[in-house]
Amino acid sequence: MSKSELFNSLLKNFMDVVPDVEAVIVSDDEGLIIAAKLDNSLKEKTLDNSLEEKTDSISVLSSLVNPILERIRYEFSFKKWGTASFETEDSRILFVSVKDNATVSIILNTLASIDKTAPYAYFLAEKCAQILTEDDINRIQIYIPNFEYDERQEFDRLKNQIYQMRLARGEYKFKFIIVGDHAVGKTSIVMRFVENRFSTDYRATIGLNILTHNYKFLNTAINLMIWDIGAQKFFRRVRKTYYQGAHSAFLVFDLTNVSSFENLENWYDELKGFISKDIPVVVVGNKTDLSKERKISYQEGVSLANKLKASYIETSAKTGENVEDAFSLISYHYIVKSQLDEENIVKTNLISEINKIINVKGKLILSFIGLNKYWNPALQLFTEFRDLGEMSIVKNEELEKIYSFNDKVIIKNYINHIGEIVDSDGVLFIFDARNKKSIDLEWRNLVINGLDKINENTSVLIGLRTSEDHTQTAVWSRLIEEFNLNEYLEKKMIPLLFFKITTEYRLELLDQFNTWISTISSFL
Ligand code: G3D
Ligand code: MG
Repeated sequence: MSKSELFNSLLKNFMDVVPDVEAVIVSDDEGLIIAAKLDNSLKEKTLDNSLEEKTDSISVLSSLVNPILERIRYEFSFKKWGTASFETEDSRILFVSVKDNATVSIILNTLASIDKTAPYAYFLAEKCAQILTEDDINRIQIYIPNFEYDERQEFDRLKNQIYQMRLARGEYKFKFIIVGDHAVGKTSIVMRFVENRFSTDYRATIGLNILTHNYKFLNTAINLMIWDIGAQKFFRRVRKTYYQGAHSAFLVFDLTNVSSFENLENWYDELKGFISKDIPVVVVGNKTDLSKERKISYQEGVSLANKLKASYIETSAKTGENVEDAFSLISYHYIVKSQLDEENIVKTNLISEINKIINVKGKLILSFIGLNKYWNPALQLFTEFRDLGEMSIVKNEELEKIYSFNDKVIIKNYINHIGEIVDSDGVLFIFDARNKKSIDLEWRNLVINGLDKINENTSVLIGLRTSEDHTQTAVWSRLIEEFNLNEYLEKKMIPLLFFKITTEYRLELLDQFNTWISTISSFL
């Protein structure tokens, strides 16, 4: 197979597995198309099915995608392994960077769920990267695994909202257990993954086998501690201790062995009984190489996995098929879950502070002021705080947006001007200082204008977006000095704080929100 044939099959597999995809485009930095595929229904829509027509609709799509992509690259410092989504009138577009200089753009219909599509998109991007960088293309598997669909993670995404999540955040280390009936191939899967070999010299695992393995997925270093547990009844009593502290699990069955499949729910129950936390689980149907002896269909595997709220993948420890993907799949779930957990801790604190304020004052009003129409961090973060209750849009104009959560929390967003902020408990300014050697006069004027309008004790934050480049520290302190707000702060008692926003802005903003809200509640 050539690289372009690989791309073709990969994109086809992707579109077979993921619903609501209208087109997929893999393009380089210059916007040139490396590979592309249109959904059949879209092709049928065009009158003529000629090659010319097809090429044409792809170039129409890429002219839709490219300008947005260009903006996202800039606004979001969208680089390695970033994702972003964007909504237009008639489609949703999900972008995932493949490497520094290539991007996958997935065009979905407006009914599609970004959250449901994103995991597949990561896998697609990972595979695209492999095709682009791997010399031995025969090693690349172009299968796209089946993910669970977890409704709990579904948020209502708002029109024109852009969000970004970076998977790559340092290193992940986790304990992972592999369970299932005797002889389904657990040890073989582990050995294939860790040592890339398959041994026919079979010895039943006695008790327990612990291995560690380091590898990379989506540019993220992952350290797996694998616990391979013997299935013998004899060990049942001690298994509980092996389960303890596990962060994720494989439930393995043998595709040629019906009872190993039927037993999987018992294994699941045992797992749930021993581990109090909700951990990511992947159901693995092993021995795909024995296709003639197969007793369990792919669909049956998927159904069981869905019932257990798990992902499903089929492997062969013998040929190595999908073995690495199975580990990538569990790592993916683990990374996403631990990021959500991390954010949830911060969010829980934040919500309890917010509620404290509401209990005293009845209302919390926050204003966001910036210059960028497309970057709306206020909306982005607050729409995730579903604990704040029902959100309604009070005003939705290009340069002024107001959102209300049960009339208790009011979020105002002003672009390039100071609106009605006299009633605000907190005001947050955001400026884009990337590649700047000094501040724009405009910024200072906006801030001074704002300070002029607000009451004393209103908590003010000024966030400056900076480049990732760490040599910029000197520049950063100079930028702050240039605001030169002292004379204004002497006149009015205003708690004011500058902070830096780099590419990790979701967590950074959350952290700053905490400071902001705590300052407000300290004035109660
Ligand atoms: P376990 O750790 O789950 O108990 P093992 O299972 O890994 O020890 O494997 C049990 C048997 O299944 C071994 O065969 C092993 O070679 C075989 N096996 C494991 N994975 C595969 C696979 O993907 N395809 C095929 N065809 N066989 C597999 P023996 O013959 O030694 O019992
Ligand atoms: Mg074993």
